[in-house]
This record gives sequence, C-alpha cells and structure tokens, in this order.
Amino acid sequence: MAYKRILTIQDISCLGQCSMTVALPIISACSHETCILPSAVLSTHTGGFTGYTVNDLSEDFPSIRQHWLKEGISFDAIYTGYLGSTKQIEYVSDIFDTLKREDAKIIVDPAMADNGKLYWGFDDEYVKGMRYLCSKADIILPNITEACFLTGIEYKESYDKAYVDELISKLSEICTGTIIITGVSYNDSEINVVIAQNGEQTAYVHKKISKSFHGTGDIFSSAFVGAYMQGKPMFDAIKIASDYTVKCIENTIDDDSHWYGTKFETAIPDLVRMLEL
Ligand code: PXL
Repeated sequence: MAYKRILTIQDISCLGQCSMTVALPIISACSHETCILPSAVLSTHTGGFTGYTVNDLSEDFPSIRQHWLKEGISFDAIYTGYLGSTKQIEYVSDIFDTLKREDAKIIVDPAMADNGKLYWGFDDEYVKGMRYLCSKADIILPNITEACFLTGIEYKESYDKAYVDELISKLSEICTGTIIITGVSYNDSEINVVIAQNGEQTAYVHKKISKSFHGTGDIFSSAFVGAYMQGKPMFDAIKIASDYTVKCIENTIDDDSHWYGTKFETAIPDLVRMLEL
C-alpha cells in the first residue's frame, strides 16, 4: 500500500459537502497523508444558498509557503479545486514550483463552472488564470462547461463525439498532460468520463442518474486522486472514482431534504473495498 503526502488546495464550505470537507476525508480514506491549504472559508457553498459569507485566504498563502519551504516540506501530489481569487492562482503557481517533490503529480480540477455558467464571483480573468494553472498540470479534470470556458468553445447542451474531440484537441494546446473530461453524455442513460493522453482516447462509461447533485465533481476528483496516488492505473482510478460517485448519489437520491449536497460518507466503506488495499 502506498502512503503519499498529498496537498489539496480548495475552499472550506462550512456546510455543503463539497471541496475541502469532501477532499480531506476521501483522500485520507484512501490511506494518504492529506495536507490542506484552505483557499477561502464560506459559510456554505454558492450553489443554491443566498447570503453566504466568504473570506478569501489568499494573503496567507505566501507566508504559509515560506514556512513550509523553511521546514523542508514537500509533496507527492498537489491537487487544486475551487480557489479564492485570481491573485491566489499566482500564489498556487509558486507553490507548484517550489513545494513539489521530484516526480510529484500536479492535478488541477478547474472547479469554476457547471451547466454552462461560471460559479458566482468568477469572471474572465479567473478563467485566464485557471487556463495558466492547467498549463502547469500533469492531469486536468474539467467538466464539459469548464472545458468550454478554458478553450473558448461554445457550450452546448447536446453534442456529439466530434464536439468532444474538438474540446480535447483545444485543451491539449493548453495542457500537455492527461485530460479527463467528466460528465460527457451523448444519450439519456450513460455518462462517459473521457481520458485523453499521449494522443490516445479512452472512456469509462457508467449509468446516468437523472437528477444532478451538488459536490459530485469534488467527490469524483478526490476519489480519483486518492486511487491514482495509490498506484492504480489511470483507467482503474477513473472507474473507482466513477463507481464511488454513483454510489454516493444513490445514497442521496431518495432524500429530497438533502438538496445541497451528496451523502459521500456512507459510501466510504465501498470506496475502501474498491481500492483493495
Ligand atoms: O463544488 C464546487 C464548489 C466548491 N466550492 C464552492 C462552490 C462550489 C460550487 O458551487 O460554491 C464555494
């Protein structure tokens, strides 16, 4: 069993089962040392609540990085999600440059948009910054909407494989590493997770659940990072992350009062079983 030191940088939404409150338990459940750098603290996530509080922690980043440098701290993987500001993206880039171990993996989930729209508070400058961060990554994990914002290709509700091929082709001009597009759907019954690396493409296909749930992108990415850093081959890590995410959704689907998040906790034993550690 591997035991890697992984740094994840994303926000703490105090309530909402997304970003850090999902990444820390999931990556820990995958048996890794999980270090955190909170990008911002929000009372809730921004999807469906109103009047939430936001405290951007960007200005803590340089001194935290300096302290870690002084202590000789470095990481086997740095995995980023929802960040606090465009300025913070520069600080994250400095962290990539100075705190990764040799052979470390930089994994960027450009968590900024869904369903054709940017999340509240993000703008073109942020998209530009995220494009830059993706250019430094070994692996990027955009959904279809994020792929559109990153590439400038128009977002479409329905599309064919040629459209996804075009997204991949444009994304590979930005990131020379592995491109994983999530939530690709050509029909009502299936979801494809498309993996493009070294000029080749594969896809893991799983069943589509009609309702969409908040935080599933973060659950998927965190489980992927945990499984991949356990040494699972790319496709197997995608399969584990996808199957786990579907389980989490199935555990939530009958509870209408749980509209704001996904019950990922009760499926953690399934994730651990799938990892066969
Ligand atoms: O799950 C993505 C996410 C993370 N963090 C915050 C969000 C969202 C999506 O809305 O608002 C604060």
